[in-house]
Amino acid sequence: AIAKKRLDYQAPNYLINEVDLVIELDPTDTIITSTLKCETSPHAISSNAGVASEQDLILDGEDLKLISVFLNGSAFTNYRIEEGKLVIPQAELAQLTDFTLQIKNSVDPINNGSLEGLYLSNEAYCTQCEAEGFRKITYFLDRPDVLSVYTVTIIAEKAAFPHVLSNGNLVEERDLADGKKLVKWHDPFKKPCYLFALVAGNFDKLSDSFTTMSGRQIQLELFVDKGKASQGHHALASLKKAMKWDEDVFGLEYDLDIYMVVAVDFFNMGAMENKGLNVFNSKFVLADSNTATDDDFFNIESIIGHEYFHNWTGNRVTCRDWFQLSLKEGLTVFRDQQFSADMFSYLATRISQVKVMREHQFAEDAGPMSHPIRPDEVIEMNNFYTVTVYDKGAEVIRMLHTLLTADGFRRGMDLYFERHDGQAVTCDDFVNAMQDANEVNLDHFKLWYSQSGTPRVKVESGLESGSKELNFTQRTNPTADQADKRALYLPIKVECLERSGRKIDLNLNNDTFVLDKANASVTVPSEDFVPVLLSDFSAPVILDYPYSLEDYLLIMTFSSSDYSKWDASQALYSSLISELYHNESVELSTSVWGKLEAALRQACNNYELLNEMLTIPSVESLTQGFEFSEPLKLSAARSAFLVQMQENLQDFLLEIMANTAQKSYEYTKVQVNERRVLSAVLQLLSYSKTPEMAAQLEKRFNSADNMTDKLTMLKASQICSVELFEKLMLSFESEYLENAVVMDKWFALHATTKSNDILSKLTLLASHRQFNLRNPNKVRSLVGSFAFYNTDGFHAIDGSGYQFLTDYLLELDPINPQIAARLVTPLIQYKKFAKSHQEMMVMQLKRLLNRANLSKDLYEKVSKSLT
Ligand code: B3K
Ligand code: ZN
Repeated sequence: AIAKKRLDYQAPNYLINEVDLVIELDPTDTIITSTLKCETSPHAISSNAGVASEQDLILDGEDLKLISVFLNGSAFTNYRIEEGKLVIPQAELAQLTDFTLQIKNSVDPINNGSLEGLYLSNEAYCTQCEAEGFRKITYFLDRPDVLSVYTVTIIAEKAAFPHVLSNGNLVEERDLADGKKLVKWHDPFKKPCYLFALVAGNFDKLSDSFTTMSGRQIQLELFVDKGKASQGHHALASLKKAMKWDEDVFGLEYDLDIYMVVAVDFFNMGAMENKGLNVFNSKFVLADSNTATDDDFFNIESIIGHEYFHNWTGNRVTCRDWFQLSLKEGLTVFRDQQFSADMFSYLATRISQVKVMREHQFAEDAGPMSHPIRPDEVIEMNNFYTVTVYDKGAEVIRMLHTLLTADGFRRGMDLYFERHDGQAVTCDDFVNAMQDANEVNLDHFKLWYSQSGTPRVKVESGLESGSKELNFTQRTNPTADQADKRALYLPIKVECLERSGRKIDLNLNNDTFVLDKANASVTVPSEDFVPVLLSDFSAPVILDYPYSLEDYLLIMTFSSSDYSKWDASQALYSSLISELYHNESVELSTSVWGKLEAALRQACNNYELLNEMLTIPSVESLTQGFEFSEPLKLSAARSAFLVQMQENLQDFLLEIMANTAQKSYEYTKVQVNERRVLSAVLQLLSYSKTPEMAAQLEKRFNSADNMTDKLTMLKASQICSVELFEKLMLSFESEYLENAVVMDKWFALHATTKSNDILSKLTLLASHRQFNLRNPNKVRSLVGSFAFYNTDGFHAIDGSGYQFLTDYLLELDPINPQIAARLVTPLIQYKKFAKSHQEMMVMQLKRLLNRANLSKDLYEKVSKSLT
């Protein structure tokens, strides 16, 4: 496997202006006839040469059967096939400035378990082309800087496939002989081949329409599995909200006359933004109160928004090459976060994002796959759809938004579209537009695109000639991919509080201090104060300040920012858990609990904040605060903390429990926050493990009228009583056995249970009739939940958890390497853990590496982890 390098980019030698596809669908032998109107690219011609190219035309291809090639209408045989690619020698094209190439080939959709290219599952044909899947459909210049206009004709069996869809507008539909029909689509917008899509199946359809700001009527169509139409309304309503929001906030209007969304059960990720024809994992479309949780409702709105926003940030302006992926992903994640903040809540959206950064992105940066948001080297592109490119990428965009303000950011966006609509561009082009529209210099800021790793900002307060100073020092440790690090341009939100809680005026623009070198300081006109640092997570860094417990409590009570109150609560819990980690038998002082309760009581009029403050950091996020941690010990310390918290705050918690009445379910912000508070409280109280608590949970489970509360009771009973948990899980199973999306939750709960025989349970569950190794949702729910979130099982002292995952990956890799490579993540991050664990994890990684025919996907991650 050979790595591609960002700096080796070369513009294409040939352009493909028009693509005409005729696709005759068949389960094992789909025939594709592709007619390409090609042109020699100006880039391929050296200054004074003629018009023809000086290089061969090399078309990507993978797992294809070539049938025939025609050049300008005549049969053509002087091609070569090299490593799957179709090579048309330069000599054959020497006299041609433009030419038509017609290629006929076949593919085998039913045996395509990779879910990339064209595949058939659950009786529906579906495609996934990003990043490099179009080459699994036909021979092509499979790179995002080749933009073409597509006309797609699909021939399918009429009875089995009432809906036959592709990008753009429907231009023809007619019956053919032998029970077949022909459907033809045309997309007037030039696009890269990764945005091509085809879907054929028998769905239920929901229709609606949206009138754009210029008065155009857009037809909206949502396709779901038969019988599930009633679960599509939330997704459709979310789409209309997203369309309106993008007009209001960015002045961006939808461009085609029709927008289609299809939900499918077999899908490698969340969704895909194909032009005019989004394909979604059904998990992010289907929802009603009986089957979806509050979080599901939230996620659906956010992902529907995300894919819609790609129409401008991704489709109209796309990436020049895949190293620039964050150009569209970081920006679009930022946009979907702003949308969620406006539609639902700023605080909840921001907190969940910060958790992703701290639990997953910091871990990636500290591990063998560390890379900048714009990677420099890639073996398998699918491995770079990462929390770094997406989520850290969005944090980088957010910093621009903070530095330039909302108005300045909008000016930059306007200029970006004015300059680049219809083009395939780079991250630099984006930052340049931001820079030029605001007449600022962002050269230093651009380092965020090329430097990997998590900066640590150390802050100390020192007495300096009468007044006090806050001294800031930044340092980024070397990462697996880069040894030398420089000082970044960091916006740090700062607030200073006197011991009385009064805010001290620091005279900072927008309360933001910009740390743009290794050290700098800010003067604080006070002798004794507590700094509130990195409010809103204003930069993706780890902050280090010697806070005392009293300081945290002061911030939790007096900060002007709810975000900072939450952040202080998390830091407080982490420091107490760390105390227990180092000394198991410690009984935390009762005075801490009294003060904590007082601080929490202040938030009782704000359930949104209260529920966040009652949520204790996960083991995954705690792990990031340690070097060489003992995972089992850390998990035990966390549980010990929760037991003590429950004992000491019981009256307070019971009081809240008594104050929350059951209401009939509605997805409103007020109700969501009430349910979240209740969920946090019940989970804490469950650490009492009393029969009374178990009875309470059972009663609430049986009377719950919605999925959110049911899941809350299951999670709480998982803590409270094994017998109750098993009982409720059985009843849940019999109620939802036929609902695939709901059963994913059930698999995930089983997989995260603390139990000595967890591995035999997992094995049994893998033979459950709803389980299917070829379905990524199932694999993620069962094996993914275990490896990522079952600390005690995965890190079992005898290494059996690591072995279980490895056995599974060996079975999965030949079928679906993309999913296998996602699931290997917890194993390759072994350097975080104590030596004894490291050795067992390395042993399993070596087993993987020794496997013949390991996929490129797994090879890249595993080999990096072992160097
Ligand atoms: N662009 C797709 C992700 C494609 C992943 C390919 N392995 C979904 C999204 O980010 O919107
Ligand atoms: Zn995206």
